Amino acid sequence: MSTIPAAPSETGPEPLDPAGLPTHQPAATELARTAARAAGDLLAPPAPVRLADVVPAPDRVTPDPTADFLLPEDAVILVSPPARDVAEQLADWLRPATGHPLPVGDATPHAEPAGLLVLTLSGAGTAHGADLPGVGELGDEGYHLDVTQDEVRISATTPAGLFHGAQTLRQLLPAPIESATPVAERWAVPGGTIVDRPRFPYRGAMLDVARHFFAVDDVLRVVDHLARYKLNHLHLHLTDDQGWRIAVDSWPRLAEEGGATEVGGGPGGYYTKADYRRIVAYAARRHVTVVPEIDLPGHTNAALVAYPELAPGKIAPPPYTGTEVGFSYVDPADERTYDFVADVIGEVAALTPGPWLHLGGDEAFKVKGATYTGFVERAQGIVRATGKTVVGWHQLAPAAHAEGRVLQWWGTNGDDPETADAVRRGARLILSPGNRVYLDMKYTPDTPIGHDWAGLIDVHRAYDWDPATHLTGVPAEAVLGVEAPLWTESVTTLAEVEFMLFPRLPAIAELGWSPRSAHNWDDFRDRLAGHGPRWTTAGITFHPSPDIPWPAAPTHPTIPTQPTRNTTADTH
Ligand code: TNX
Repeated sequence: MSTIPAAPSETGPEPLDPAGLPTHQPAATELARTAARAAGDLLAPPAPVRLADVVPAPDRVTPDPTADFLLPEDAVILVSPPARDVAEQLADWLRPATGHPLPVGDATPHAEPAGLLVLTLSGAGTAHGADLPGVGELGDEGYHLDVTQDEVRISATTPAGLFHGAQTLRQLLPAPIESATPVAERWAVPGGTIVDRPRFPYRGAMLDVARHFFAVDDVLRVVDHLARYKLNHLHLHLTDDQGWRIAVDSWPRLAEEGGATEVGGGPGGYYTKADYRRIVAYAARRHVTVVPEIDLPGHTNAALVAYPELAPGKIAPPPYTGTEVGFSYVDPADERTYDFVADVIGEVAALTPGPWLHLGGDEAFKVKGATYTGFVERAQGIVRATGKTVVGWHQLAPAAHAEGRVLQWWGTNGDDPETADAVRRGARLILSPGNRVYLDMKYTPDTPIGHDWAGLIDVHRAYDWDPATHLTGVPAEAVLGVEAPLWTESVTTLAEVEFMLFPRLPAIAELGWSPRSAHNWDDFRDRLAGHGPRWTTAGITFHPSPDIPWPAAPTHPTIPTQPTRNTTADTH
């Protein structure tokens, strides 16, 4: 793109593009900017963030220290119209701290767009696809980011790719960009090029909203946290012994009665269908897919309280607010149970645009052998009949394969012949090894909340393993990705959720996104360190892990201390 300012129009008003933005910057502003830059270049300090400081580490980074970009007050964002919403979100991230208006306009498809932040969709059928280096390799979620003195240009073949590129740009601006109010700052972006794409297609986190209920706004904030680190799935553990959290019209007491409890005796709660749709839509806008879990046949005490007809013996159990596991189950011998499963799965599938439906299947200690596999096979068939793909904890392994099925490994060793066999029969795997990525594990013995049945998990331990080679007998091609579950027996507030997520979630995000060749603990901890001030500025609670060389010593937010709760019984 030309660096010469457009000639001023002498014959009439500035021409406007279809979005009402001037097609050329006023000449005086352009000239002043060029002059300032020429003078400033001689003295300007380098951008405070280095191009390679991004988390998760990008695939390819080529810094150009002579090409730092300074975001001017009159910057505009131009975007290919189908991805307009990505530009609107980028503007929403950058406006509060910069105080710049950052109007969003269309990048016209057939002309070279002129603008300072340019987001273009490229690829077949668009103007820029063919000539973009590496565009063919970007896939569904990759992006290309070019920072020159004149502009920041992000290109991708999909809005999801542009969104990930925009998150990268956000990280490349100085940490005060996270401020909710204007800050005087030199908004420099380090020069150079990033070509980036994910290693695995499935990168997720799970929030257990059953043990403790979390309001819609809390869940939305967790979605924002995932999106920052290019995680693209939010698994919601919607049902368990202590609470049923999703409205089901055909079985209304599930939520109304089954939702009225939680661990420790609090009031619980549930999502109406409108609430759930709001979460799904909010996540979709951030290119995050919701994976709903209805845990069966165990972990069902709340359902049995609401509908005793589902219980073996047809006797309602008392509501449960403790933290034991493995005692409850729906009656696999009664046909009514399968009506219940079909109705619930049918309604949840209808509410869920994403392809996945998680059946749970863990810790059903009282439904054994052929009874268990028979139940699972019928439930898998019910999911398939809705058109969704079955996901389940790895205990589902002995059941027959169902087309596309995905098992979620949560074991604490790397060797499980049953899971390896299920993979040979066609299953794919999501890796959630309990001793690496269970975010309800304590960081250290004195972490005030959490458990330790799978060990202590500091940031290094969460980071230093490889999803592709973790399980014996499972080839890398069978690994769909990685997910970090947060169980909430001991986690009661949003601040506590964040404390357990940060800084381990970015470590796990890097395992899911970055090429293995970029895996390097020393490098990671240095990159991650720069995120501490961002979280502080954004009001995100985190554990100031001594693993990480945080800059200076800001006053880290700390979670209020509370008595340590009982950990789950040693049933693992
Ligand atoms: C095991 S992991 C569970 C959960 C507990 C968790 C506590 C899995 C599939 N089941 O029911 O909440 O341990 O860490």
